[in-house]
Amino acid sequence: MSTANDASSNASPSTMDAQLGEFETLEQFIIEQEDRFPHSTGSFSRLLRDIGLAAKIVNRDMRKAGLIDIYGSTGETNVQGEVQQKMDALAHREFVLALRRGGECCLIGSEEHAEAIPLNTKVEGGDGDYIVLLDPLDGSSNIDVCVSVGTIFSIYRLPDDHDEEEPTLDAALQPGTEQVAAGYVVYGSSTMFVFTTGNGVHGFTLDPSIGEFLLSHPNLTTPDTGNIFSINVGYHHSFQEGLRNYLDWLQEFDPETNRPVKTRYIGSFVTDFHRNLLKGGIYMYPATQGNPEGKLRLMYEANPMAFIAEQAGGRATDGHQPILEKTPEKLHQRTPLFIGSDQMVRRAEAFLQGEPERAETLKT
Ligand code: AHM
Ligand code: MG
Repeated sequence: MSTANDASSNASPSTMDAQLGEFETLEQFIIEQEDRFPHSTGSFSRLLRDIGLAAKIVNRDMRKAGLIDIYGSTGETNVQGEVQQKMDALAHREFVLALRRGGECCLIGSEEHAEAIPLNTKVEGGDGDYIVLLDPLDGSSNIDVCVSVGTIFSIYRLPDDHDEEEPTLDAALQPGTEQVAAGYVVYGSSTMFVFTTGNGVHGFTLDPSIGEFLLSHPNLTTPDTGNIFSINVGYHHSFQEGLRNYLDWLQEFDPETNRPVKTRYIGSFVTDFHRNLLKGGIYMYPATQGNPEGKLRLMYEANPMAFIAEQAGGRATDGHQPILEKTPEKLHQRTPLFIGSDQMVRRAEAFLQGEPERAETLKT
């Protein structure tokens, strides 16, 4: 199987375009995976195809945002009281349209909509057994300044005991351990689609010339430690003591333990997470004065990224409990989040729990 690395080793202007057959497309990959399950109906493949299609449309619009009057805010605030950007609204609409048209999803929960959205796919003759929770455009305050943003999604099955024709929010309130798939799209210097179904993490790069996501990063794993930490230090005064001690530890000068650790914070979770996943690092959004329960949302930001992190060999916690084990109570529930390389997250936990000595044996 070819990978991005194989391709770049002999790249010349004439070979820089992906050749047909050289890379597997996202659709081919998904169908191949589904074929391994004897009773699969193709429904899940079609669902991921629909998400991929919406991502391509969002990507297309974003690439020319400054030209088609979709910069700036809509003048509305979303359910979290945050200013809604035009691109937030547009991305939400594209994902809902694609999922409605595709017929495989029966319920959507979106950051940009107060209530869960039932799609009545059963009534309209679709299969509609999947629930999709998503942040259509994460980090959207960065759009107007051409900084990378992303989409995050989490997929569950409608529980057996639930009314198939009128699914309601409680069907979606399942712990992260029940996710059947999760992924994100990062709209960066290139556009990547990264996802897991619990069988490793796989990354696909969009080739805009043919409009296909091509498998460029099969079986992604994350280093078990790294030299990047990502947090908004502007809130330092309101961090709890254990976290302040951890940040001090990261910044001490001690070359033997690879310190100081570098800081990188884009303010776009998908992008910060993606970089740390590939290079090794930790992303943190703790409780702050302004956001006493943390800022990021459990159901469509923390859970999907925690699933991906764990599948890649990393770790995700709220400081005291694994993210995937948290019991959700509402769609837009927030949580503190510490996510990334296993050893770095374990060290953060030790400091947060007031037992930094527990971290002494961890890798730096
Ligand atoms: P959003 O989903 O409304 O875009 O908010 C989430 C974003 C994350 O992408 C980012 O890491 C964080 O909010 C930045 O928040 P802050 O500006 O408080 O550091
Ligand atoms: Mg977000």
